[in-house]
Amino acid sequence: MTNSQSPLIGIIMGSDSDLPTMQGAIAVCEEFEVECEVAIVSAHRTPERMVDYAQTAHTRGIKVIIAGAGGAAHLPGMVAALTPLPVIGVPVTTRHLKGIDSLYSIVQMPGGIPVATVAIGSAKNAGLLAVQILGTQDIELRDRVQRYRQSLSQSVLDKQANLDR
Ligand code: RP5
Repeated sequence: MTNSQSPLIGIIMGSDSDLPTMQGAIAVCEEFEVECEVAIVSAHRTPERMVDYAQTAHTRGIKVIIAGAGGAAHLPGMVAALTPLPVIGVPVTTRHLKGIDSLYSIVQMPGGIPVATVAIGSAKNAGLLAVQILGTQDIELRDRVQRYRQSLSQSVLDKQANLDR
């Protein structure tokens, strides 16, 4: 499944102003060599495009959708309502309310329509979670996640060794 031609992860965002945040998810896909597609899909400014994206993503081979939005962040929840795929929501930091508005908009979903919400601005974790979901069906990818975890542990041990010097 890794290095597949067709994208497995769909990364969408409400505005191009979300892109610097969402780069964290794109970077994870690159690191794990998982194809992703990136699109600006606004729940409020392009509602028909949002419906079309959500309803067709699984037919194009997408397995997980990562959706980032800020403020009245309805994109992840609305996409979750329209797709059978798992949706990971990324609350984007906002100027006035620091992303608390985005977080509450995304995390407070009604029963039946879940959005797996990561911390404010944490597109990196959204990417990792998407890769882990794909890893349930792809042993090579799961092994890479394990090696990534080992490298995290090693970096902590290295820091401790530096402190001990
Ligand atoms: C949301 O409104 C977007 O997700 C973005 O975070 C926020 C502001 O959008 P722009 O005014 O920067 O286009 O829909």
